[in-house]
Amino acid sequence: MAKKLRVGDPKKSAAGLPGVGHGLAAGLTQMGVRRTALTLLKINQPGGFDCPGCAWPEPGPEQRSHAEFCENGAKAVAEEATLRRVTPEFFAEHAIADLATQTDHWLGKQGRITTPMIKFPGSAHYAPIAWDDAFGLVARSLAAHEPDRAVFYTSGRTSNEAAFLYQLLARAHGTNNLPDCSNMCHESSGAALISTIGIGKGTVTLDDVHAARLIVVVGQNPGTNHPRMLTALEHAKRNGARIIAVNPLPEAGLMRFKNPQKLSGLAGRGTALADLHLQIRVGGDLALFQAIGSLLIEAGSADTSFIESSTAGYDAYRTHLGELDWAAVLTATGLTRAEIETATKLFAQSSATIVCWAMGLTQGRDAVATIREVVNVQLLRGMIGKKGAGLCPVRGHSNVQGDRTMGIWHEPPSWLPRLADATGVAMPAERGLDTVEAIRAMRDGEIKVFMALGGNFAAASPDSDVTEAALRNVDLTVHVSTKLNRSHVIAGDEQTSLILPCLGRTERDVQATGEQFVTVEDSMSNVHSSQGNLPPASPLLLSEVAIVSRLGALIAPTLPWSTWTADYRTVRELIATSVPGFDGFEAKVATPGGFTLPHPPRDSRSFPTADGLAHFTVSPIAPVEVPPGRLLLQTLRSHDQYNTTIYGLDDRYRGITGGRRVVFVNPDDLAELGLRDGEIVDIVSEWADTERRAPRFRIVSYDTARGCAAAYFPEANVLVPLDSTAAESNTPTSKQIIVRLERAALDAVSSGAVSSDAVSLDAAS
Ligand SMILES: Nc1nc2c(c(=O)[nH]1)N[C@H]1C(S)=C(S)[C@@H](COP(=O)(O)OP(=O)(O)OC[C@H]3O[C@@H](n4cnc5c(=O)[nH]c(N)nc54)[C@H](O)[C@@H]3O)O[C@H]1N2
Ligand SMILES: Nc1nc2c(c(=O)[nH]1)N[C@H]1C(S)=C(S)[C@@H](COP(=O)(O)OP(=O)(O)OC[C@H]3O[C@@H](n4cnc5c(=O)[nH]c(N)nc54)[C@H](O)[C@@H]3O)O[C@H]1N2
Ligand SMILES: [Mo]
Repeated sequence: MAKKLRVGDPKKSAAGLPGVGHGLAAGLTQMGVRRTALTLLKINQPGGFDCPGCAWPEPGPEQRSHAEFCENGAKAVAEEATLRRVTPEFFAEHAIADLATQTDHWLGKQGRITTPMIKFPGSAHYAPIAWDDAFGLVARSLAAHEPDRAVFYTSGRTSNEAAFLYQLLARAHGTNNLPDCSNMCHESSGAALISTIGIGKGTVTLDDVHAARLIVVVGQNPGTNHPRMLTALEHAKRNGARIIAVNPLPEAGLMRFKNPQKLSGLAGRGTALADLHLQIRVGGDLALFQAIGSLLIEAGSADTSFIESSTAGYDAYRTHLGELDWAAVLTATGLTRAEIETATKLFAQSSATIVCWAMGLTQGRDAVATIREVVNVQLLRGMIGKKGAGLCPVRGHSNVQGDRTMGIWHEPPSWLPRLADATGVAMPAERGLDTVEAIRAMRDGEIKVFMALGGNFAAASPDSDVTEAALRNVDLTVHVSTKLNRSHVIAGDEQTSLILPCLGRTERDVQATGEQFVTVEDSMSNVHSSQGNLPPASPLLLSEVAIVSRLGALIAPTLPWSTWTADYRTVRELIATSVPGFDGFEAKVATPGGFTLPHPPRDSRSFPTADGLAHFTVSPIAPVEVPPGRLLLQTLRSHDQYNTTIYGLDDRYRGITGGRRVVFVNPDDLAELGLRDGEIVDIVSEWADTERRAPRFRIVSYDTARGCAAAYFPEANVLVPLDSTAAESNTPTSKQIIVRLERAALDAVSSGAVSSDAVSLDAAS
């Protein structure tokens, strides 16, 4: 029975007893008691597996608690370790066209895929296929076309070992067409950091977070997406740190935290986290950080000795800020000058400041310039390469940072010549396609084979209709997956589509030389092992390493693929000889807790830029202009989803239960637009090429910044224009879409244009 959509009051704190209950409930319904106990006790423990939830680091082994996971980590594990199965019988029963009418929530709930499946041209169903036949078919399709006619996508859950072999496979095939989820995620962070401090990774460790005096959390909702970060914030807070939250929404997790790992947190009032909430307008952060920079300079708070010894570009920056247009700042941010002055005082008083950020900064048009502005303020105060201070982009997928380190990148990494030497394989030199470029190329008929190592390309990418049509427009799609998702069920009539089911993190991986472990890198450059302990969901499953290798053996037969599969230590040997920072890999990763990769700005205040200096940069304040009667829509995550995997239909902290087609709007904007809470509207996105429509969302009057709205990803992806991307990083502007709200036409319901999720919503309205 579909639940009805209900809207209640948002929560004022995160986790505590309800969090524990929700996490356990998810485990118990999908896994039963024994598996729940077996898996949850192994998450993030030495010798156990890395939580497939987020990339927030674990404390050192000596400080680790027995329950080093959170409610949402438990849900992520339950989703993978579920006892439900998607079998050949399931596919015989359900035509692909019928599956395509189901919601993402329903698709994900069907369970783990047990058998390699194929859909032939003209067929209405997936049918089983033997592994060897599947690999033969992919290899023949790849061989039939120029290397650049193939695209190899990666999602960030893939281990270092699998990712490393996969990029080698793509490059041995002859292409750098290696788009990944990072292109839609932290690409902007990488671009901003490489061009300013010379390395695209964050500069802090978990100890720094604990030791910080001021932590600024910008464009991030850790209570839902990185719940273990709240433990670190609480720790810092107890040590006397102040916290500023910069966010259009008053996210519960940032306001107050009840630590479920402590008795006091289960029942008590918990710890108040944010000392100051700046309820910024979407896209206002660049202006905010310029204003803070300008006030800091005026107050004489610049760290002149650091600026002189280690940076370039300060004079231009100071001159630029001398001409700061305060009216533009106040319009862009929606804040008062007094609020910005209060924040600046906290910056000025702090001897150790960390700025953390996530998708609220990376998915806007000026994302790269905005993150550079954050860098400016940190350089100004000398807050890099200093205990308790630094830059902290908080990554999403649990190994997305590791995948990039391993060469999952549409550009050839600097160490590629070393890999060429080690393998005797000539590497392609030309830049490949990123995610948005890959969609365009598929749309235009330039791509023949699309392969994905994990992820859900169809649902995660922008402009859903365009992306789905693009995917249907290639001859062969190959999805290496654990669970059924949208990307499998939009297969085109004339297309061949393969689903190759693989082991998940929680499962035992036994190869010819015995049980294997893999490695991952967290958001703070710590590399450690991960080993599952559950029996595989099906005897037919192969590991990702094995899948890549068996295909590799057909594409580049001179390489020792079967040795690599038999013993993952041999993959790590090749990584050690190819990738900087990995010498002695095997021995280092054997130490409990793993090891931290070198990072010159963090370790020694040295900057691997061309001139060895960190760079101040100058950017204009020119926020996206929103015409009258329009709102700036951000698309975000509910508390009950992992990207395109929908765990449930609730968003507890924001007071939503039983539905996802909601749009959050400020009550004053509603009044101005002549709309009311509870009304059903279509969201229409306006972009140069055409309009895009997402039908039938329930308006929720909500405390968001004026002029801004919010709706959930991936339901709202249909609204994100493919060509609306961030300058320099080409990341879709999923947080900045110009929309208008139109009262929904009543006949939309009877015409069937509405998903079942929306119909249940109807009943409530
Ligand atoms: N449980 C769970 N955990 C996850 C994920 C998940 O889906 N579920 N996804 C994982 C992945 S891949 C990622 S990348 C991370 C995502 O982690 P987040 O970045 O926290 O995810 P979002 O839900 O996109 O939240 C974006 C936040 O930025 C704010 N925001 C939006 N626009 C702006 C702006 O212009 N300025 C500012 N200052 N704030 C803004 C929003 O109000 C929201 O609080 O989480 C990872 N962890
Ligand atoms: N509008 C909008 N769009 C967005 C975003 C947004 O905020 N707004 N966020 C963007 C971001 S930050 C990201 S990272 C992307 C996410 O994009 P993706 O990483 O492509 O998407 P996911 O939903 O994380 O992928 C889920 C699928 O991965 C598969 N899977 C799970 N575990 C494993 C495994 O161990 N191995 C393999 N092979 N497969 C596995 C399952 O089949 C599951 O269905 O979406 C982006 N899209
Ligand atoms: Mo992400």
